[in-house]
Amino acid sequence: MFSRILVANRGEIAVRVIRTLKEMGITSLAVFSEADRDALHVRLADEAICIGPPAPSESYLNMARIISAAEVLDAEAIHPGYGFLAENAHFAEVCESCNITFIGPSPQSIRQMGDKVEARKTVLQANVPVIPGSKGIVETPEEALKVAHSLGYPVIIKAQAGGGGKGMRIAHNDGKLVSLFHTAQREAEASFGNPSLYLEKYIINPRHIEVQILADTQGNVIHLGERDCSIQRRYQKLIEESPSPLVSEELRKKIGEAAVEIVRTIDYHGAGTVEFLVDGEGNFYFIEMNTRLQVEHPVTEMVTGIDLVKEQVNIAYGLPLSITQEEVDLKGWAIECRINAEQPEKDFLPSTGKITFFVAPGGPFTRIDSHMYAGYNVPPFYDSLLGKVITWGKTREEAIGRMRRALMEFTIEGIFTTIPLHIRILNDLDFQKGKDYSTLLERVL
Ligand code: MV4
Repeated sequence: MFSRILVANRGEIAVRVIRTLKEMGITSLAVFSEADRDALHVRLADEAICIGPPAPSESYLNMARIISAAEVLDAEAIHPGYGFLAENAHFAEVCESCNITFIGPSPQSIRQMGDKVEARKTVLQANVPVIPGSKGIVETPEEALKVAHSLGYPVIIKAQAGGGGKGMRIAHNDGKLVSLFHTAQREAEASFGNPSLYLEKYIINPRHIEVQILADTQGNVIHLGERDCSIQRRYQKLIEESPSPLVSEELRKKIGEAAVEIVRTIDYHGAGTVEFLVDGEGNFYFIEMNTRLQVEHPVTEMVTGIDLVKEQVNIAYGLPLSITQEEVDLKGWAIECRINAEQPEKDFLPSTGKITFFVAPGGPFTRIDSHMYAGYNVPPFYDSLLGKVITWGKTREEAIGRMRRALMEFTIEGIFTTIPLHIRILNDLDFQKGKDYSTLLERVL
């Protein structure tokens, strides 16, 4: 097994990965920016090295500095976490050429699924339903009009290099489509350095259902059931759960097998997530695949008992998966609430500064993945995610009740967080029914 692994990330995910490395007896190596000297991931790691100024481009996104750190610290492998360099095919290549194992899929897989237009074509070839849309890239507003007329309005404009909502626009008529096409093009160019767009039929009030998969380098592929991530605001997920209250045993088998088929088609290895939209009639359509560990992975860990980071490390070392599909046993229900340093009342304005008082919840079946501590100074340079509360129950009701208890116990003073908003969502009757979230956020905001 590897003896030294570098974690090329910060915050709660760096803490999460270091915890598994410790459990596996692997020396954990941290990198940090000048703004993160006092960060928890630095304290928890066995060794740590400063890689530059606070700006991500000069630290956590800087390949040369991260590779240098890995060489100085004698790392055999790099775990990228999520965000930053996790889905950067070039970084995975640079690691390979430096004889450092990238803990993730091959550069080709990252590239193939990072190109959302190519991903649609690949999935169509695997005979999995894809949302009706343009054949490929839509070059001009005129071409967009033709595609929209054949699909029928509303349509959604998406970026070829997209994901996460950037460059996405919904159009309800010709006039709007033409003006939004230009806006989306500019946003895609600014966000990804690639202005290319494609079109899809806009599905009204869908559920966001994603399937966790694991694939080793011996050709074993399994799925670990689904996560329902339908509670989102501006494409940011707020709450996730597993299983989905809307997925029947029959649908679970179908989308699980579809996800496995996609992964086999592209010769994928590592952990990954296949995202689907499910409409009111239970039809499912592929939207995209994420080639990394996701923020919401703990809900899958809680219902399967599988440590996804441990599986990632084993796969990267060339070991087979620790379980077969038949051995995957989904037990009970898990819910995750994302705790962000934001003020929902002020349009989710990021909140920074010192945490003056801090008490994390504990108790039965309650997991906290976070880098917070009393006295921690929340820096303004990075994502506002401070951590996650994950609760498990035999039933959905039990998991929700436990989450309400845990959130009410959570005491964070000195900054604003999304905890009060989560309590209002959990108290909402539509959330408790798990059925129709179309007006939920308007009510609680
Ligand atoms: C869509 C959609 C409706 N129609 N695509 C894309 C990224 C993902 N995070 C959400 N995305 C959506 N893509 C088509 N063709 C609606 C969403 C969407 C959404 C879907 C389910 C539940 C909540 C959502 C919140 C925002 C956007």
